[in-house]
Amino acid sequence: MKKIKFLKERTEMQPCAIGLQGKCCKNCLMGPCRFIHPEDKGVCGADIDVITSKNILRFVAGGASAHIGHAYEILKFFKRKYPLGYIEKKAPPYLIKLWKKLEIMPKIYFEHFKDISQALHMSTMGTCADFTKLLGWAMKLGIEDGYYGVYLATELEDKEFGKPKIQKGKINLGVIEKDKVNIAVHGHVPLFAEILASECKKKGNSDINLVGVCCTGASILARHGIPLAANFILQEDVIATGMIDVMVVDTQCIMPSLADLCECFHTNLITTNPFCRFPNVLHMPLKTKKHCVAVAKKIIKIARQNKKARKKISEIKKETKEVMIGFSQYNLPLDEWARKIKNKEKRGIIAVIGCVNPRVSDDWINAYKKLSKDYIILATGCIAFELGIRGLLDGKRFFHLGSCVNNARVAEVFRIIAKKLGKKITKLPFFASCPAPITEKSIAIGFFFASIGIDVHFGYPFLLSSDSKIAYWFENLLKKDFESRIFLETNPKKLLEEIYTK
Ligand code: SF4
Ligand code: MSK
Repeated sequence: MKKIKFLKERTEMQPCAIGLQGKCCKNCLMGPCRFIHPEDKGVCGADIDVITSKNILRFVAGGASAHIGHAYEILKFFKRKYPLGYIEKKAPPYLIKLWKKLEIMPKIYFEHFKDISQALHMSTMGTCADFTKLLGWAMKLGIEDGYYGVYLATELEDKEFGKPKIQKGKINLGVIEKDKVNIAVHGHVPLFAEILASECKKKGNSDINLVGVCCTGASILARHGIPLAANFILQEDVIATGMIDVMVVDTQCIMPSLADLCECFHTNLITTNPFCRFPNVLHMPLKTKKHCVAVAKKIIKIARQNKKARKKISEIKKETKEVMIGFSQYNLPLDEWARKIKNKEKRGIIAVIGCVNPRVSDDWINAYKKLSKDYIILATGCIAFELGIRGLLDGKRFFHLGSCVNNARVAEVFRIIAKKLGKKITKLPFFASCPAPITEKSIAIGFFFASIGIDVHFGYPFLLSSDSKIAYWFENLLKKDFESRIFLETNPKKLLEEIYTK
């Protein structure tokens, strides 16, 4: 049996202290250049602000490419065309006016792909040396991440697979059932997961237990109440139960370690996306809907067969938790919330978003618990799972709005309430908190929220050192144009003070 190190052991490898603050540049082969003192320059002459902003821009470009790629996959599958003038239709007119004034209004059909490529061009060695322009471009990509990524993906999924309904759901590893054939779906683009879910519901398949992992899982949990076994950090544990007969993955946040792990168990790993591939892993690329149904039937057959090969089964110590799910701008009491905010019965709304970084040890959950007495808490992504396993997703103070791309629902809640109150989004006590980001996508979403006027908190350093002009730009210059700020606060107590004194 292969000896593999689990996530917890792998995090023992310390992160590079220079890279953590964004103070390393490897954009050309005269480097990598490390910046230790404020006055240090790279071999090309770039200063700390230039290289930090380049790193941030490339990070946001990576995140935007994933969200925009997500929406593109769905468009392609259903042979739909990009909607023209999409941002103009979705964003409030005063924001369109602002973005046009700042020359960051994404314009034409397909321009968002060019803009991601432009980010790489701007940040390649010897192109842009003005950090304000580099960060300005990151804001433009934030807008595109928001509308051509999370908004479009959510809207298309709602159209094709139905809007979520408020219902009870189950989460945690305990949803994996020993006596059933367990199939896990994992990733972000729930195309195949949706088809497999309908197939599993059919007569004759009551022996199949379909469970979700990560955002594909959060998406089918929100829409159909299919149990969510794990978030990102528990994905290896799902396999390690020894009870998963097949795991089907689509794209994003799929740990490369899964293939090694599956070799230690009887689990069959199956990839379905043309560019999310693993060596020696069964690949079943999606073509048409009809073809997907055939693949789904085949996978059920493989899983049934494979169950017979189960070896050691681990006792699951993580109990199943019941959560309220399926909230969206269509079914939340937005009139009531608007009234409560106006009358100061509620201090505001906080969106708790993003990943659960295993390097973040501070107790953020307690901070949100305290805040939930005065604020309405909306939650998405992997952090929503953490709230759920602590019994907080009750649909009273904490509301589960789905996967990471479903942050579009959060933005819609903000937009609709602001409209009801006749105010700009930024004039209301709305706030986004991403305590433990992992992916480029979390940062891109932060830029999106900042672009619509929301203050954004990150609880883990993301290429951002407090001693650079970049931090000043995020705290102050962003305020001037967007009336928002992006800031770093790694201490939950200080964040509470910050929010309550606002
Ligand atoms: Fe160093 Fe400049 Fe090359 Fe970056 S682009 S690695 S700072 S020489
Ligand atoms: S899955 S992006 S680790 S939230 Fe969306 Fe979780 Fe972050 Fe991936």
